[in-house]
Amino acid sequence: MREIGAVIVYMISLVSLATRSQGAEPVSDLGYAPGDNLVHVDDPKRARMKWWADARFGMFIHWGPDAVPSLQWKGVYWNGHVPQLGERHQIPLYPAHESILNIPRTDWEDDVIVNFNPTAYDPEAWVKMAKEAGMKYVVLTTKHHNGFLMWPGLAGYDIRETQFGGDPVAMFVEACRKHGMKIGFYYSQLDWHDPDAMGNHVARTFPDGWIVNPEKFIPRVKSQIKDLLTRYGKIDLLWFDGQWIDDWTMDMANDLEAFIRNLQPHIIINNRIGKSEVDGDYFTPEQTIPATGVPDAYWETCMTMNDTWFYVKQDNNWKTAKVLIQQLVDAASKGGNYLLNVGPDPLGRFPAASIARLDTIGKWMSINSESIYGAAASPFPQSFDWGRVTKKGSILYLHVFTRPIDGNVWLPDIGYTIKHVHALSDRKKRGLAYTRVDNGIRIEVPDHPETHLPIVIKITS
Ligand code: FHN
Repeated sequence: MREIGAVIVYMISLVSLATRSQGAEPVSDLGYAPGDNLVHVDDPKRARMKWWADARFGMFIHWGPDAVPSLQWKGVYWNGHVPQLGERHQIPLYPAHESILNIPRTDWEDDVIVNFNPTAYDPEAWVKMAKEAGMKYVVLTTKHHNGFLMWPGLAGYDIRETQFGGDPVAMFVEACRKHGMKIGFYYSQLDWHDPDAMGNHVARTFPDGWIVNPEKFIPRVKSQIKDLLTRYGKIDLLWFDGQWIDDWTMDMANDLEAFIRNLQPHIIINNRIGKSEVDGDYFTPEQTIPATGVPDAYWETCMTMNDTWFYVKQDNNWKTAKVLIQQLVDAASKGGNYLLNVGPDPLGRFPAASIARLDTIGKWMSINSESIYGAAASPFPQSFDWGRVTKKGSILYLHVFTRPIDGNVWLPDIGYTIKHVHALSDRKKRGLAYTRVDNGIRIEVPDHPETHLPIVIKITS
């Protein structure tokens, strides 16, 4: 068994449960796939969302000149520097890291952007790490709130103003296609640079944002989206952001969505194209996994590995691989996807801490991914303190995060006949003891020191 912290998938050779507790009605059909219960079988959205709902796991990549300043610029910790009103208008401070860091705009445009030169940029290495970690789609920032385009756009203020002599987006797309990875573009409607958005009108204060001249700015947004959707072939997903600003309206959102679906009808769009949870194709809670998931909706939580989306060299508050895996399982057990973020450094390298976590996750997924891919939410109304449950057709997967003191986990009797279960990593298909108790089934879980990654128990009925 691979050295992966005693990650063990146990499948139990079980004989059928001959009798069912009196009156136990079998739980609803165990047979549907992720999302099948969300839209009618004839709704084109179900077909559009199928790959995404089955994927369960993707990578978010926040990358660009924003990675350069980190929390310190020219020896000054601008972190939290709250400019006085006069200062704000005299030296428009620039949000190199949203509200974390403001540096003088001239420094941003005449120094950071001009000198951005990611000589180590290797999107194929990125995509291979995502694939080996078990991720099925990758979402790359093409335009974040700062308005800078990571591709050679139509109206400038883009990658051509840097030292990088190519098209990072084209290279990313090519790498994804080469390795069968679904392609997502992140795009923010909030724009701190465009003179017809917030631009130079005020020194930016996150998360505010304006659209000063929508009659000029909106056509520019559409031309940029059209450029992204016609220059690089089939794109699988658009991840919008910045929708919270007052000046972005549902009329703008509906017009943009219709425009997009006319260009690429199959494309999946997140809810942040609009103003509410139900806009677009799926809801996007951020940095949290809703306690009961998001009933009756496709949803995906996005999560940083440390605390920041773009690279910040001082941010060493890394979640452990165990926590990240538990979050992936938690989201899947509630019928959601998990979009795990990486912030490459200014040269285009994944941080070593990110690489280490992706590697551990990949080893766990190489044995346990069947309990994630194409798995639907737990059929049980209650949660379990020992871990989480996912379901795939007539199979249940018990993900044991914490081995109970008595060494057993308990499941309610859901009125099924158990046929066969055995460890995926255990070629001998050894089983674990289990018994019917308390109107349910109690299963013995092997020794599981706290430091180990989740154990998955599979029950086939
Ligand atoms: O400000 C952005 C942030 O940089 C990041 O892109 C996240 C991802 O969901 N969205 C905004 C914060 O909500």
